[in-house]
Amino acid sequence: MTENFEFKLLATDGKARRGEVSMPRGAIRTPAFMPVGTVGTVKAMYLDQVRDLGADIILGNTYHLMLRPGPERVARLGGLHELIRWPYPILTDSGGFQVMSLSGLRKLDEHGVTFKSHIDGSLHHMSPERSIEIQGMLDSDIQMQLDECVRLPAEPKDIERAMEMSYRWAERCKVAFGNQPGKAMFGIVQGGDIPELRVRSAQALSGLDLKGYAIGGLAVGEPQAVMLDMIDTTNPHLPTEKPRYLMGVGTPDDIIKSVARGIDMFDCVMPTRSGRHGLAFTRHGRLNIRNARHAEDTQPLDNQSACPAARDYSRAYLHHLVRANEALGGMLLTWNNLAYYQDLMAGIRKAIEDGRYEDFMVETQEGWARGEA
Ligand code: PRF
Repeated sequence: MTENFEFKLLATDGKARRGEVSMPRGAIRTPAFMPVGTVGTVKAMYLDQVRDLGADIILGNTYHLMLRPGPERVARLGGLHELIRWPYPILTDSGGFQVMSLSGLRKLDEHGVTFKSHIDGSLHHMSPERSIEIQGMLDSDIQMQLDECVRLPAEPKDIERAMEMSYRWAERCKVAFGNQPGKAMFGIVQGGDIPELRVRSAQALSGLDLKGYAIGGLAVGEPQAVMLDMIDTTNPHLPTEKPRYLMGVGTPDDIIKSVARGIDMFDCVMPTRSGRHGLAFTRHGRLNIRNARHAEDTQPLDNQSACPAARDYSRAYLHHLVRANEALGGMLLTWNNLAYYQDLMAGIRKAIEDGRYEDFMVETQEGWARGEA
């Protein structure tokens, strides 16, 4: 494996890109979906299973891990990979977004953000430098700059202020990160739903010559069409030879459409969180396993899947487990969903290599439209 962080484009089909990130802890085949392991666990999954499904990288959250068990403790325990027994790449989100969505009382200014823990109400401060320091103590392979993500709809002046401050924080994070050849720090494009701000943000960040770029501030309340427009607006202003990561996205439909626009990496809680709530993703669309019509259905979720959760258990049993609030229900549905997401990504990568991504999208959407078969 390589000593340095590198990104190679292996094939393109239209704007869709098939690539590979290589770094000391392993390679990441792109387009990639990163299962979310917020507190050091991909909830309801063994990491061996996550790996077997084809995940090359998982995501962790600075916000959660700094509150519990704490970055100093993680470092004393040998770093996050050692602690959780995942020796492959880990990307950590910087904390800005989670502070916005989870913590109470927040004060946000040029210095950083002060927030109240959602666990015990204690006060914490995070600056761009502290976020990078914590991500370093976790020994994260891909670290994200601290940013401010504004929920939409929002006033243009608020979107602009947050975008400009996020840019200045990117500069500070770049300095704090320094030169670490086997690791990467990604910048995050902000700018809400305003094309001109997206362009400015992407151009300014490109000037920092970072190892990768994320598009943040999307899937935060705007329609899908607006999100796709913002991707189209932003991508031409990002360097082609660096990976592009669309943060917190999304549904399988969001993913295939974003890949068509040139996105390389995704993360989302959807397959894991919604699995624990009884939603199953399949080639034939989504189904809510709690629904009464599954109570005596002896079919599995997908008899053609290689995943035992999809192939070997009846919908009736899954329905019973979820209704009875049994842990195994959430475990099996999460397993099914992550298998579906990783199979989707494998299909996407193959289709780009074969130069048939358009057809792949149409076939995939036709499969979903066939309904809960
Ligand atoms: N910034 C960060 N993390 C994020 C987002 C963001 O804008 C989003 C938005 N979809 C998800 N996760 N740092």
